[in-house]
Amino acid sequence: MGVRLIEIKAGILADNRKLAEGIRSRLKRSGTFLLNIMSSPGSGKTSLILRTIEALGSSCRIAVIEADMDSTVDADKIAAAGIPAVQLRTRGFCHVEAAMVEEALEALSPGDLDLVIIENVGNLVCPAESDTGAHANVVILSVPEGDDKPLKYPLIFTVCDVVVLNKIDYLEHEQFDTGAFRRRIGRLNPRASVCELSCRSGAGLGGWLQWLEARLAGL
Ligand SMILES: Nc1nc2c(ncn2[C@@H]2O[C@H](COP(=O)(O)OP(=O)(O)OP(=O)(O)O)[C@@H](O)[C@H]2O)c(=O)[nH]1
Ligand SMILES: [Mg+2]
Repeated sequence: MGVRLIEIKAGILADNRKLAEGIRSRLKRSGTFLLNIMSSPGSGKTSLILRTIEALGSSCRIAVIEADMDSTVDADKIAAAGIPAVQLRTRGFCHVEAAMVEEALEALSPGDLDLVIIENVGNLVCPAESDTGAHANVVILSVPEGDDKPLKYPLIFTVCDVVVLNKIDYLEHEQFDTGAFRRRIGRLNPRASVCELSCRSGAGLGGWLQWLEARLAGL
């Protein structure tokens, strides 16, 4: 399956909040759930998306909006899994804005989709500041990044609905305090769920899929 590439121009980045609200309500009416995944580079966004496609792809019509400063590497992986993928090449932009999502959706015919997943640009700062129009926001933190990240990058952990702790297969090699991490999340965002999993081994993926399926059903 081919990947469509969209170049982002500065002129379309206006009135983000209004556009985001418009996307959210329009997609809700058409029964399409929009999920925004944020994390540092390499924490496992693409891996979680591929695992989700593997588990739900036969029962749920999924498409993916990939955002990267450059390259179509991740979108190519999604397309190779047989799922429609749009690559937003954000150039200087370090996050996804609603106007970019709007353009990507035009290329995807969302009326025929149950779930559209945005893989945001990899970093823990800028994506937190911009509403993409998503119905739910996910933050992934991977074990090797350390349990102190909610202390250093609090905003992103306050704007999410679920925190995925990925790469738990590294727990035995790292001094990662899961209890302290959960307490830090709880203080910042008591309503956020926490799912501990490994995209590598598949451990814990059931909890993530349960969370996602409940949200899809509640749209
Ligand atoms: N050990 C281990 N490795 C993992 C796990 N999940 C992902 N990885 C590896 O971590 C690396 C980065 O994973 P990606 O899914 O590409 O991460 P990403 O967040 O999409 O990265 P960017 O798109 O560059 O921001 C890859 O080599 C994955 O195979 C996991 O649970 N355990
Ligand atoms: Mg990726």
